[in-house]
Amino acid sequence: MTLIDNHMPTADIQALDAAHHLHPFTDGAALNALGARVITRADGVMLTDSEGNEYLDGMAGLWCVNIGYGRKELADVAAAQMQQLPYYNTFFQTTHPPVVALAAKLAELAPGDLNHVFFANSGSEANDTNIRMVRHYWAAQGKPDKKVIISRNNAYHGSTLGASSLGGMSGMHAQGGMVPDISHIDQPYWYGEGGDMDAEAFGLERARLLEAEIARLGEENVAAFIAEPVQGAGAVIIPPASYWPEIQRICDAHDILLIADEVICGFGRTGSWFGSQTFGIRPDIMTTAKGLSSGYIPIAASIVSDKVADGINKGGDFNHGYTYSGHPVACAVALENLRILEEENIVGHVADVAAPYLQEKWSKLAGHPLVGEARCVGLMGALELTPDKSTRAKFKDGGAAGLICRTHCFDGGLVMRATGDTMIIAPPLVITPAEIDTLIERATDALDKTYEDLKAQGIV
Ligand code: PXG
Repeated sequence: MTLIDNHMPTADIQALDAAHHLHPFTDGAALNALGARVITRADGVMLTDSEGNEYLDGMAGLWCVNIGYGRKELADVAAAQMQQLPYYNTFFQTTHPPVVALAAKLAELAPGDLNHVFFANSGSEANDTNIRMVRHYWAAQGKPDKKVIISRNNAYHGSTLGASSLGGMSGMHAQGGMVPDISHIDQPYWYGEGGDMDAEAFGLERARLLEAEIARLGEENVAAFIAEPVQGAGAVIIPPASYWPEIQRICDAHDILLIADEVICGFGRTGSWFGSQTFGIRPDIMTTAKGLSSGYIPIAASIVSDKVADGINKGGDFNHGYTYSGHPVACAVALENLRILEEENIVGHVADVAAPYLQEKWSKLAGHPLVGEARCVGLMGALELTPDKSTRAKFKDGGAAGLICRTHCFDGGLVMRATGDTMIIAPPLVITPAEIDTLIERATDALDKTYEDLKAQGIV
């Protein structure tokens, strides 16, 4: 058996990495000068690097390892499925048991009448599917002009051309351009953009931007609105309670499909199976990926309502699909992951144990001199670093404080991400209160060290 392991000295792995591997979202030259950290194994909530250092993984990989690392059951099921039926497609009047079982399971878990599933391999591909599916849906209803999709600035929906166009990251739009007929409204980011406004009034104001944008474009031209229940990569932006009910009202009033991008929020992250349940959203389509397999294997799914499925079926062939849509091994692994989430009541653990415990400890970090806001929902949280708590001021050199803090976290055995000067966490859902204590201790230590560094540089 060939298991690629830490078979070489770290420096040799780093040299090969620098010579041949292009990293996502990375300044390659800067990384190659530093050398990448080499992660070699993981168990539970802990990672180990090639030097034997251990880290508490406060990001569950990339927001995906919901059941934690090292679950042998998923490996066993993959091996068994590979031996029985390693591959078959579902294009030409064929199907296979794992894809049917997973589609039925997702229909059971998903809220409302979201009973139909189109499979992909990544959240990006699933969102590309959604773009084509909603446009095809409206064309099949005799409304081919309804094709604009409204999204939000600072949203993240993936990196393919379609998904990055849906996303609201200007740095991505600047590289490679955008597909047409997508527009963006401002996000419900009260800490960063709410100024002196009351948070709930601000939430309503931001939701009503959707109604204004529909009016500007003409309802007859708008296909759908897409949004993450809680923006993840955008820095864990938790909307005010007033936001989602108003968005739902507007979508209903104007006959606009609502796509909830649950790639991060799905499968327990917010303390319910789906973020849509936590926020009372009734989507027509949910995008899911990441936690669907806890990241053990690539798989994603667009889960759609009876109305959307019936609607696209009226349009004849839906000319869309990936070689690996509903891959049998990926489906088998996802099903095993869902079995574990369900039988071990991991979503209940988030709701009843881990999230309330994190909420209590995390909110206390707001007392730190560097922290302007400490917010969390379920097991996702953010710390806004600021040079002046009283005014929620931003650092002049945006992003530098976040990077200093991230480095101190790594050095202290914690993976915590920096998005600009906002520190974010989303640990595996199986994290225990004792492990949350460790996370908080390490985060506090990193904040203290960052504060000392910034003081020494005269920044705070
Ligand atoms: N939607 C959302 C809400 C996501 O968070 C995607 C779609 C795309 O999924 P794929 O599987 O194509 O990556 C994502 C992915 C970050 C980061 O830096 C977040 C993601 C991916 C990479 C980095 O927080 N989310």
